[in-house]
Amino acid sequence: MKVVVTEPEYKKALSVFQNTEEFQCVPAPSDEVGLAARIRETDAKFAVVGVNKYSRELYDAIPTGGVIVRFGVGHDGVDKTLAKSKGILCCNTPGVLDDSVAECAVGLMLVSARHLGACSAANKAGVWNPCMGAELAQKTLAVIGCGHIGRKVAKIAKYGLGMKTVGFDMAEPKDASEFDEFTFDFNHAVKNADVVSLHIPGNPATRDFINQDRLKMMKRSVILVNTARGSILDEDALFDALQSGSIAGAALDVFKTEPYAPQDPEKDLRALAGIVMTPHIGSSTVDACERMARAALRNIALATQGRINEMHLVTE
Ligand code: 8YV
Repeated sequence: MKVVVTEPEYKKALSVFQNTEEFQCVPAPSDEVGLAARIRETDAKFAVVGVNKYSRELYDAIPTGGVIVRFGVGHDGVDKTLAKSKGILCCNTPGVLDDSVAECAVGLMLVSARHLGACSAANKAGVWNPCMGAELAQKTLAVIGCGHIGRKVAKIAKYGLGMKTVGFDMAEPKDASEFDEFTFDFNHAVKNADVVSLHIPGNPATRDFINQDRLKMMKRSVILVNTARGSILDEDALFDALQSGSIAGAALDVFKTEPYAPQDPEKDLRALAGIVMTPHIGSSTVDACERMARAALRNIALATQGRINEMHLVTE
């Protein structure tokens, strides 16, 4: 049975995709037209895809009864309604990447607080500048979105770094034990925070959730970390906040447009000193990617066995 896998994801877990006995995995372009063409050429019923947006051709190319698996957890790039109308199942691979994304978020906090990236770049360029940073122990972390990843970040910050943790979400979290405090009030969550880390999903309701007004609720010394989705942050408002000094720093792993391109050419985040920008690598560890690949293929195997209820289906 053939499974088409978008190239970046195929490369991230080569050993799993190349060594499965159950399936023949075929790498494919990530762009929708190229992906659809590869599905037709190979007569595949199943596709494993990355974070690109898929809105049309993919759903015409996959036959009824086929499966689209997101290699990852966020499924904002997949049109579940369109898939359903064509009899295609959609699923993702939750739970297996939480440690990697949480470690990345905590790493970005430290890189930002201690200017590690800038110091390393300066040192390598021959500039010995022991710059001053901020300690995180005893400081307050606001975790925006208390799902699996947000809670893991809180756990590392609280028990590893000795930070005070405040959780914010729109619904009660499954478990709030990693939080010193939990609140439904965003302003309350961020007003005393030294670091704000974003962990809400990207969907129409959360678009630009972090906007000018919400940035204004934060302290001037705050560091904002986003390892969730670019869509949840108004990048132009962030530019203004950083440039005017109304917030101190930001560390972003995800962007509205990936690879990064500024929304407003006059507000290019790359021009600012107080920002760290990584290329969506939260889950890019050998460990997490191999688990995601295995989980993706397991979802497909379950579909072929009619064990639909055991799949990680995503419907909206
Ligand atoms: C990507 C992610 O799926 O899980 C998510 O939502 O954004 C990432 O893990 C991954 O980088 C795609 O290769």
